[in-house]
Amino acid sequence: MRILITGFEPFGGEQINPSLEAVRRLESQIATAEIIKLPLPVVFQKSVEQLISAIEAEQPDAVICVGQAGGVSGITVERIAVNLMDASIADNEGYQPEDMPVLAGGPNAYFSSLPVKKIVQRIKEGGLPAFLSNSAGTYVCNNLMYGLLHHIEQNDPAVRGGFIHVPYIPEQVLDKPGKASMALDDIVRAIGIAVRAATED
Ligand code: PCA
Repeated sequence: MRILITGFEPFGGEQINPSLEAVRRLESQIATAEIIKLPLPVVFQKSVEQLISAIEAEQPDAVICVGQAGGVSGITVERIAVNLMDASIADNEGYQPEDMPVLAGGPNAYFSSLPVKKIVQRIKEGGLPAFLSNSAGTYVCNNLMYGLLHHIEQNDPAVRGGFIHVPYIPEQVLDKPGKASMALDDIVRAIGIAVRAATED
């Protein structure tokens, strides 16, 4: 089994993005799965294009995209991607869409095809906070998740795909009173647990 895992570059004035740091640190083999890692730019269109190119080149059995959700207090497993771009800040190439569809005429939403509840449960059993989320936002992460699930549905519905948001890591919140964080080692462990859960059935 081959699993493609993506992380995002830093954005929004941050020096690092814990999603990319965590993906870089993953083992290259987890349980029965060979892990293929892909860094993505925080750019609406380009991130989807680069993801789809990698899917076509690598033919993975599952795709797990990971991004930062600054302020969340646990691993946040996304259930739904919506057909909406409404950015409160510009992406890393200056694009800031407002009230626009990801895909004109596309379905309003796609559901993750990862076993989202099992992933949440397993991460909690591993002693780390994890939550099921019904909104991946309306920024680049939601856009990527929608683009991924649309591509899968159109081209290879057997592929499992979904999105996981991760908290800040402690060094990012030194000057952000009240903002939650999680140690990078714990984020790496949680993603590993998610991969194992996704390989099971
Ligand atoms: N988080 C942003 C985009 C890149 C990232 O890591 C988001 O939640 O949309």
